[in-house]
Amino acid sequence: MAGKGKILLSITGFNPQRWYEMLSEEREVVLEPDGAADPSIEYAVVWKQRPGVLAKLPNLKVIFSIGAGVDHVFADPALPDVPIVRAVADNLTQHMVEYVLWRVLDHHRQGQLYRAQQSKKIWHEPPQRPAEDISVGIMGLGNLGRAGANVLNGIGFRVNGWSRRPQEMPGITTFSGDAGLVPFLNATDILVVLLPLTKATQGIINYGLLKELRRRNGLGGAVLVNAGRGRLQRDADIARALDDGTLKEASLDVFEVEPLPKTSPLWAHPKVFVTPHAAATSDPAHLVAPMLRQMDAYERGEALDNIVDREAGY
Ligand code: NDP
Ligand code: OXD
Repeated sequence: MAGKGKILLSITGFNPQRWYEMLSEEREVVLEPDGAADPSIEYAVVWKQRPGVLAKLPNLKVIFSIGAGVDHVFADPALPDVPIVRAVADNLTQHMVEYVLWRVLDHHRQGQLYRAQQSKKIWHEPPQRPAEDISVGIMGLGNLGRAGANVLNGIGFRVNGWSRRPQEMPGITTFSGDAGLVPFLNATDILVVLLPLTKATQGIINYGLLKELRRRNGLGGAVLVNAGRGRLQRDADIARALDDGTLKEASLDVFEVEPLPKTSPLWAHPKVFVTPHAAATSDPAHLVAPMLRQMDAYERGEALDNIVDREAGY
């Protein structure tokens, strides 16, 4: 460990013990609130770091985000100007693909209806529609969105994708930018949101956007699945859209305020499936080794992978 830059671990909201133990196998780790202004700290590994804590480290070189999303890092108004590396791992992608597949299939195969029928002991078989009649639209064609799009396409759904910059993907109909948004929505029955939270995307999932979704399909209405970030959406607009039929159903993993307040009408809404920001959890067993490898590579003068674009905010 001698000669290797020290790590500050700054985590809010969950127990950092496993991250601490695994990072400590190769480098000295200081668990915040210790380590304030320590000049031997060169790296920070963070989830919702305490605002201002990183700015006090005089020799900080790189910030590693425990999450794929980095809005929690940018929430710090005193963020130092050093590279930010975000979490990318096959295991994280696999979990997100499972979540997306689970929720899309549940809506497609009428899970909500069957659960309601079972609670009343009703034996009734509704018509089955083919996957190829349903268009799933993925907002955000990044690591997670692209993987989800390919798996859904592989089991027969029509898949649309929307991104900031134009992309081409075999088998997927792609749209991009402001000009592509309404055409993308007009061609989408099940909207899956896998966008990062940035200045440009905050509040994008609002009533006006939901109105643009296609609802002339065998599903009996449009469906929303959001596993991106809660502040992409307006919770009240989603409740309104569900109540007036603009949306048929929704699966929500993320919310404007987390944990979802007990007073939220979404908890008990019969058309909503709630999970507690659990679509794809960052696992230190899959993320610590690549972080440590990147620190070693950085010290050899090599380039970092998965660097966040500060201008774009993701
Ligand atoms: P990436 O950075 O790889 O991809 C982001 C995608 O969003 C890109 O396709 C990008 O477009 C697109 N995008 C960004 N801004 C805009 C915009 N203004 N308009 C249109 N498209 C835009 O991210 P990941 O796929 O790795 O992760 C996506 C998000 O998923 C994370 O930011 C995080 O918030 C969330 N997440 C949630 C988890 C959960 O458990 N609920 C777990 C992990 C992640 P372009 O291709 O042009 O750059
Ligand atoms: C992430 C998350 O961004 O867990 O990785 O939400």
